Amino acid sequence: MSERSLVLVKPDGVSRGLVGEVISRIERKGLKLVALELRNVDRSLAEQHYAEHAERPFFGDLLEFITSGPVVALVVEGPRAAAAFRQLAGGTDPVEKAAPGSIRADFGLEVQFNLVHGSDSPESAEREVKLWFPDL
Ligand code: FUP
Repeated sequence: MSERSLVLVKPDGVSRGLVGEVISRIERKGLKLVALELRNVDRSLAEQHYAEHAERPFFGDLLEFITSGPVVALVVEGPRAAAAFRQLAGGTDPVEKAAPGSIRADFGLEVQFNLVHGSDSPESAEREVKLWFPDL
Protein backbone atom coordinates (compact mmCIF):
# COMPACT_ATOMS: atom_id res chain seq x y z
CA MET A 1 0.00 0.00 0.00
CA SER A 2 1.41 3.32 -1.08
CA GLU A 3 1.17 6.39 1.10
CA ARG A 4 1.98 10.08 0.72
CA SER A 5 3.89 12.36 3.07
CA LEU A 6 4.76 16.05 3.22
CA VAL A 7 8.45 16.97 3.41
CA LEU A 8 9.87 20.46 3.91
CA VAL A 9 13.44 21.59 3.45
CA LYS A 10 13.23 24.43 5.95
CA PRO A 11 14.84 27.89 5.50
CA ASP A 12 18.14 26.75 7.04
CA GLY A 13 18.35 23.80 4.65
CA VAL A 14 17.62 26.00 1.64
CA SER A 15 20.06 28.75 2.65
CA ARG A 16 22.81 26.21 3.34
CA GLY A 17 22.41 24.65 -0.10
CA LEU A 18 21.16 21.28 1.13
CA VAL A 19 18.09 20.95 -1.12
CA GLY A 20 19.88 18.66 -3.59
CA GLU A 21 21.29 16.55 -0.76
CA VAL A 22 17.84 16.01 0.77
CA ILE A 23 16.18 15.23 -2.57
CA SER A 24 19.01 12.86 -3.45
CA ARG A 25 18.49 10.91 -0.22
CA ILE A 26 14.72 10.74 -0.84
CA GLU A 27 15.31 9.40 -4.35
CA ARG A 28 17.97 6.91 -3.29
CA LYS A 29 15.64 5.59 -0.57
CA GLY A 30 13.15 4.78 -3.32
CA LEU A 31 10.44 7.29 -2.46
CA LYS A 32 8.77 8.90 -5.45
CA LEU A 33 8.47 12.67 -5.82
CA VAL A 34 4.91 13.70 -6.62
CA ALA A 35 5.10 17.46 -5.93
CA LEU A 36 7.96 19.92 -5.49
CA GLU A 37 7.84 23.68 -4.99
CA LEU A 38 10.05 26.49 -3.68
CA ARG A 39 7.85 28.89 -1.76
CA ASN A 40 7.66 31.57 0.87
CA VAL A 41 5.54 30.67 3.86
CA ASP A 42 3.09 33.27 5.17
CA ARG A 43 2.10 33.46 8.81
CA SER A 44 -1.29 31.83 8.28
CA LEU A 45 0.18 28.75 6.60
CA ALA A 46 2.89 28.54 9.29
CA GLU A 47 0.30 28.70 12.09
CA GLN A 48 -1.83 26.01 10.49
CA HIS A 49 1.14 23.77 9.75
CA TYR A 50 2.41 23.94 13.35
CA ALA A 51 -1.04 24.21 15.04
CA GLU A 52 -0.23 21.33 17.42
CA HIS A 53 2.56 23.45 18.94
CA ALA A 54 0.47 26.62 19.46
CA GLU A 55 0.75 26.46 23.26
CA ARG A 56 4.47 25.61 23.38
CA PRO A 57 6.97 28.25 24.53
CA PHE A 58 8.96 28.00 21.30
CA PHE A 59 5.93 28.61 19.02
CA GLY A 60 6.77 32.27 18.31
CA ASP A 61 10.36 31.46 17.38
CA LEU A 62 9.17 28.54 15.27
CA LEU A 63 6.82 30.77 13.25
CA GLU A 64 9.48 33.42 12.83
CA PHE A 65 11.98 30.84 11.61
CA ILE A 66 9.72 29.02 9.15
CA THR A 67 8.64 32.36 7.59
CA SER A 68 12.20 33.75 7.48
CA GLY A 69 13.04 32.58 3.96
CA PRO A 70 11.94 30.20 1.23
CA VAL A 71 11.30 26.54 1.94
CA VAL A 72 11.14 23.65 -0.49
CA ALA A 73 7.89 21.70 -0.05
CA LEU A 74 7.65 18.20 -1.44
CA VAL A 75 5.14 15.41 -1.47
CA VAL A 76 6.75 11.99 -1.48
CA GLU A 77 5.03 8.68 -2.10
CA GLY A 78 5.80 5.07 -1.32
CA PRO A 79 5.15 2.29 1.18
CA ARG A 80 5.17 3.75 4.71
CA ALA A 81 6.28 7.09 3.22
CA ALA A 82 5.89 9.12 6.44
CA ALA A 83 7.93 6.69 8.56
CA ALA A 84 10.45 6.19 5.76
CA PHE A 85 11.20 9.90 5.51
CA ARG A 86 11.29 10.26 9.31
CA GLN A 87 14.01 7.62 9.28
CA LEU A 88 15.97 9.62 6.70
CA ALA A 89 15.47 12.84 8.71
CA GLY A 90 16.43 11.48 12.14
CA GLY A 91 15.07 12.56 15.52
CA THR A 92 14.12 16.17 16.28
CA ASP A 93 17.33 17.02 18.16
CA PRO A 94 20.17 16.69 15.63
CA VAL A 95 22.76 15.86 18.30
CA GLU A 96 20.91 13.98 21.06
CA LYS A 97 18.25 12.12 19.07
CA ALA A 98 19.02 11.89 15.35
CA ALA A 99 20.65 8.59 14.37
CA PRO A 100 24.13 8.80 12.85
CA GLY A 101 23.86 9.02 9.08
CA SER A 102 20.49 10.77 9.13
CA ILE A 103 20.02 14.20 7.56
CA ARG A 104 19.70 16.00 10.89
CA ALA A 105 22.67 14.17 12.44
CA ASP A 106 24.87 14.72 9.40
CA PHE A 107 24.11 18.42 8.92
CA GLY A 108 22.44 19.86 12.04
CA LEU A 109 23.50 21.16 15.44
CA GLU A 110 20.43 22.73 17.04
CA VAL A 111 16.82 21.64 17.57
CA GLN A 112 15.48 24.89 16.18
CA PHE A 113 17.55 24.58 13.00
CA ASN A 114 17.05 20.94 12.15
CA LEU A 115 16.80 21.41 8.39
CA VAL A 116 13.81 19.30 7.43
CA HIS A 117 10.23 18.52 8.34
CA GLY A 118 8.43 15.26 7.66
CA SER A 119 4.84 14.37 8.56
CA ASP A 120 4.84 12.28 11.74
CA SER A 121 2.09 9.80 10.76
CA PRO A 122 -0.09 8.90 7.77
CA GLU A 123 -2.91 10.95 9.37
CA SER A 124 -0.71 14.06 9.76
CA ALA A 125 0.53 13.50 6.23
CA GLU A 126 -2.97 13.61 4.84
CA ARG A 127 -3.72 16.86 6.67
CA GLU A 128 -0.40 18.46 5.70
CA VAL A 129 -0.51 17.44 2.04
CA LYS A 130 -4.00 19.01 1.78
CA LEU A 131 -2.77 22.16 3.52
CA TRP A 132 0.31 22.66 1.32
CA PHE A 133 -0.97 21.24 -1.97
CA PRO A 134 -4.78 21.59 -1.99
CA ASP A 135 -4.96 20.82 -5.71
CA LEU A 136 -2.97 17.59 -5.58
P1 FUP B 1 9.67 16.96 14.36
O1 FUP B 1 8.37 16.24 14.15
O2 FUP B 1 10.85 16.06 14.56
O3 FUP B 1 9.92 18.01 13.29
O4 FUP B 1 9.53 17.73 15.73
P2 FUP B 1 8.29 18.46 16.46
O5 FUP B 1 7.03 18.36 15.65
O6 FUP B 1 8.26 17.99 17.87
O7 FUP B 1 8.78 19.97 16.47
C1 FUP B 1 8.60 20.78 15.34
C2 FUP B 1 9.70 21.80 15.30
O8 FUP B 1 9.66 22.63 16.45
C3 FUP B 1 11.09 21.20 15.31
F1 FUP B 1 11.48 20.81 14.09
C4 FUP B 1 11.93 22.28 15.89
C5 FUP B 1 10.98 23.03 16.81
N1 FUP B 1 11.23 22.72 18.22
C6 FUP B 1 11.93 23.63 18.97
O9 FUP B 1 12.35 24.66 18.46
N2 FUP B 1 12.15 23.35 20.29
C7 FUP B 1 11.70 22.20 20.88
O10 FUP B 1 11.93 22.00 22.06
C8 FUP B 1 10.98 21.27 20.08
C9 FUP B 1 10.77 21.56 18.76
